[in-house]
Amino acid sequence: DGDEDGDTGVALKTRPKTARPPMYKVLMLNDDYTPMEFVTYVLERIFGLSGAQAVEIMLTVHKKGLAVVGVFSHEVAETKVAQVMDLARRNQHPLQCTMEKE
Ligand code: TYC
Repeated sequence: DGDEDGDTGVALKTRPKTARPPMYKVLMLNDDYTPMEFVTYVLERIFGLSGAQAVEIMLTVHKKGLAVVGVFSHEVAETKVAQVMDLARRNQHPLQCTMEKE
């Protein structure tokens, strides 16, 4: 009586696992030739950063060699990397931008 299923009576609420799509870090890489002003402009233009945020990340890349600019879905990350690479190429700067699964 009362426990015909033989369980211990402790109800644990579980949520069904929902598959979340993987997210991607977009990384900016340092080089010796791209002007700081250009990198700052790209970070503002492509990633919507404020001037202060853009300078901060640009300087981190300059000092450490690379920095994560943001984390995005695969499609958005791919688009931003392509936009950065296109801007760099059109302005003949060797600036490199890549993405990496989080
Ligand atoms: N190191 C470059 C310079 O001294 C500046 C720079 C910063 C280049 C960030 C690329 O992603 C970069 N002009």
